[in-house]
Amino acid sequence: MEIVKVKLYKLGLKLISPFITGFGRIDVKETLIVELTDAEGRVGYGECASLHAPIFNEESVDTCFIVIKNYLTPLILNKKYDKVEDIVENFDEIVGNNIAKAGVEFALWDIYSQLSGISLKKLFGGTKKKIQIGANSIGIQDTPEIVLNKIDQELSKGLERIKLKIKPGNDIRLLDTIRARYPNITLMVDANASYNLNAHIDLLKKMDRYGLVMIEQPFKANTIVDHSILQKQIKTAVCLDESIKDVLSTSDAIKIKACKIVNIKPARIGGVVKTKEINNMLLKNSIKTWCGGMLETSIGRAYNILLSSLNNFDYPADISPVDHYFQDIVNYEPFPIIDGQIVVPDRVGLGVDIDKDLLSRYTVEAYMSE
Ligand code: OSB
Ligand code: MG
Repeated sequence: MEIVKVKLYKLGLKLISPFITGFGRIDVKETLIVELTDAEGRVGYGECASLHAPIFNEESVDTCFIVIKNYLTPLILNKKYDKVEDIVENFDEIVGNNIAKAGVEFALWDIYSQLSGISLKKLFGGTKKKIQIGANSIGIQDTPEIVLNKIDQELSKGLERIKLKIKPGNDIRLLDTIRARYPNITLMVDANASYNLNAHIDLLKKMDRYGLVMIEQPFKANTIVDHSILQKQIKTAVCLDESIKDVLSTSDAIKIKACKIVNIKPARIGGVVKTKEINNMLLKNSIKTWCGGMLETSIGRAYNILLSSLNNFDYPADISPVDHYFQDIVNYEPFPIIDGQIVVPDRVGLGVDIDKDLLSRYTVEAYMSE
């Protein structure tokens, strides 16, 4: 396998309504589409599902653009490899920048699947025919009543697991209101690192009252220790998202029992090979996982669906249809949701139709290797 061309498309996609979380507000979801061409003319697609600014992790769409252009492209261009794993191994010489690496790795797998005639599902080791998905993440709203309306909408679509964004000041009253109306729905909260152990321990202990499936990432990414202190004092499962960056942070979290659940975002941890490595480590330690999202287009979502079909991805995934969030879309929903489930594609290549006209309409910046 030999890559002869790298193309990047930076997109700006308007959301239907602003997505507000503990890390800030998104009005326009930026993303970076990676297009690779091999020596025999096969084309593969990947996505760097970063945000417009380094507010979730250290990366942004612009840092992904530069890292791919200046550092990853030279590692893959005009070199012959037998396996994707052999290329991806070289990515380890670049520190961090996982979302950039994942976007390139995804596109390499698309090409390798076409070249080998083996489905991506089989290459990744997926075992499930269908995956369970959760409702859209409900961002922070002005009042608990607006949140109730959004929950009504999600439940009416047959999506049973509700995920609410919370932050200090938008938590206890919100949960009281929701539990008063819906005592039994499957509910979880995601704090996106907006709390801190010293100031909020008593408040977080109160969360045990609400029968939550998990509390996702209460504290900052680089404090696995504080999460461990919290997990020892509450019954509700702590789930780590931002803190799980790689194999080492995962093994740290396991060693000090910082969480009972891990959210694997294939983008955040740097792609398919790392997803499998981390998942195997979790499996050995009886820690369940599920696939999170980064408001991907259906290109990124396709890889998340495939990886959600691995053993141990046992909670519903954040893979609601792209048209729920986006006003601007680059392709029409290729993954129908039936009874809260998506059928895992088992075909050669990514199989998402990229509408080139739509892609160029939303492209705000592009790059093509020489
Ligand atoms: O923390 O899960 C998160 C979106 C962007 C960045 C971080 C997160 C999210 C979401 C959206 O919650 C989940 C989705 O993609 O559907
Ligand atoms: Mg999260």
